[in-house]
Amino acid sequence: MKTNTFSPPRHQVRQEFLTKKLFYLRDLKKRTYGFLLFFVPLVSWWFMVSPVLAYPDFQAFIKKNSGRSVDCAFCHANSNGPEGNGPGQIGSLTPEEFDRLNFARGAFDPGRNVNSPILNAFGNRVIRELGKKKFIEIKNHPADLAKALDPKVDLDGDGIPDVQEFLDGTHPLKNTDGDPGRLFLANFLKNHTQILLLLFATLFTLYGLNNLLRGFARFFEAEDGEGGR
Ligand SMILES: [Ca+2]
Repeated sequence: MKTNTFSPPRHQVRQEFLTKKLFYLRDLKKRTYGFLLFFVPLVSWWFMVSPVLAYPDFQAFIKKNSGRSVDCAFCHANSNGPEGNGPGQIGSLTPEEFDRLNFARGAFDPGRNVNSPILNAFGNRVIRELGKKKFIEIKNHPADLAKALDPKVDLDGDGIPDVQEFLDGTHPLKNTDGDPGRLFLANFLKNHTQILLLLFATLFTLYGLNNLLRGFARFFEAEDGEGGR
């Protein structure tokens, strides 16, 4: 039996093919836009909050090494970290401060003149000296921070280098916060000339006073002797 099959005209087949192709392309375009609308804000958010989440390793190391707990103010401008609307936090930054923040975030190599508004002088020093790339590498081995920084730099001038304060868990920007023994030694070495002069002056004063008292004693003994005759 002969079957009656209908074949659409060739130009109609081609038209349907092009219509389907156009439909898929539009669908692909929509999906791409949807993906970008989701992905771009997600990545932006991650970059915004990453400094908050990124570096608790150093605080954990300081506590383990020194037995002292430190807050975010060890490296940051605000003791509660960079997230928030307080002074030195991201929510309160001016456009000029945002520029400095973004510059610091992109300072992957050492030697860049970083001055991030969310970091304190020590935090900025670390990024300037190491660069962001090495700093991120080191965070998995926090003890190496003390080896990576210049051992002579002492930002608060208390005689204890920053790297030693990092190991001791004392603040590198507070000259009254330091290991008492090291502070005493540092202050003694810094002021040893004045201390020695004061010591000699005190000894000479005591020696002179002692001689003066002896002189008075002899004088009164002599007076008594003459009065007794
Ligand atoms: Ca110091």
